[in-house]
Amino acid sequence: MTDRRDFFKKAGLLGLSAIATKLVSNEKLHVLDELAGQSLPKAAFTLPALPYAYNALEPFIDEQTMMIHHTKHHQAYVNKLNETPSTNLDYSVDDATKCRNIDQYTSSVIRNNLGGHVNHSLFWTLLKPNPLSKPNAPVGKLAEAINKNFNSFEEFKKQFSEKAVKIFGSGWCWLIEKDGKLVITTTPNQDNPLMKVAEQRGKIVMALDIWEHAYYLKYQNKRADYIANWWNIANWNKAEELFLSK
Ligand code: MN3
Repeated sequence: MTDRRDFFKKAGLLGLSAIATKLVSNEKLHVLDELAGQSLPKAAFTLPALPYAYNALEPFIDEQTMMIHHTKHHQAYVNKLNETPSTNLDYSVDDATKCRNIDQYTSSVIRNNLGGHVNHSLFWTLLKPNPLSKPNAPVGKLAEAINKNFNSFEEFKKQFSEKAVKIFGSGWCWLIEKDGKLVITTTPNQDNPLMKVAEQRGKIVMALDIWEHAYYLKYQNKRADYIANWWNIANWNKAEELFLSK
């Protein structure tokens, strides 16, 4: 607090107090800290709560996997981001925009952990409980677009599953909208299709985590089984919302 008070004193002398007050009211304390020569914020990123219980995706994804995935893996990306403030990252923009600014010059720590945080935050919302194993398929405008681009949902499923199963090592499989078309694409590690480093860039509509940590406890080396079961819990209402968003 003393440092901050000193800063206000100095800022006041420089006629910056009005700006500083505005920044504080906007909760952009990190900008203030940067101006004061302090480190960037310790808690700029937070772990979002899951929109369902850890066991809610049973029997397709087990409780222990969900708990470790959320509280250990996702939390670790959040922690690392907060421990590694970067002067090259614009903290004032939303996380999707931060991702869009990721290029080959961005430090791998920021790229990997920001990607990890953004991808998982999205992934949780793109899953939904289906304890009775009811039939699950795309809805509304997105269903129409999938039929138009892939001929049928069954054909889309086949192509998406094939791409996902073939990812070498850790990565993600995506459905994106690019130039008005739906495209299936993959990224390595924690990259995503918002980033300039991605092979195919576009608006994210659906996401599937293909890291072993997402399925190994229940499925071991049987990645294809994890993918086949995932179709039961893909949240197509959320996907349509993303598809229709600007
Ligand atoms: Mn993961």
